[in-house]
Amino acid sequence: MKSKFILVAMLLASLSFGAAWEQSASVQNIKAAVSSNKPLVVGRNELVVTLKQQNKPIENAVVEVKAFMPAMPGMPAMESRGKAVRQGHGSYKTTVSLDMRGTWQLHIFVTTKEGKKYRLKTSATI
Ligand SMILES: [Cu+2]
Repeated sequence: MKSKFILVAMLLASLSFGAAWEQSASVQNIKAAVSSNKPLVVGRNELVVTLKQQNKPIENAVVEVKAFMPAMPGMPAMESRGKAVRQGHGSYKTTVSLDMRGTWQLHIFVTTKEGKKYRLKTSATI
């Protein structure tokens, strides 16, 4: 059956990517992929940021992720920050707390080993 084949192909594709959630961000010639192996949940989420500059992995950078939600009626502004740990190959792992459903702004702060600073912006919706 064609539909079964497509389903299996999609399943294999999702397994090979391994990410249940992924977003991208860019600024100047820097590109970031932010992903989670598990679907995002209310609470703590482990995120992997993979950084490239002109398609080469950015190694030995200092990376921090800030997740925040502006104040809403009946809810103060919320913020969570996570310093990321180097995984090699331009990947950095961190954990942020997303303590309510909705759309969180994600800012990725990168300081390269040359001391250049970049901020990349994306978002995460739970
Ligand atoms: Cu909120």
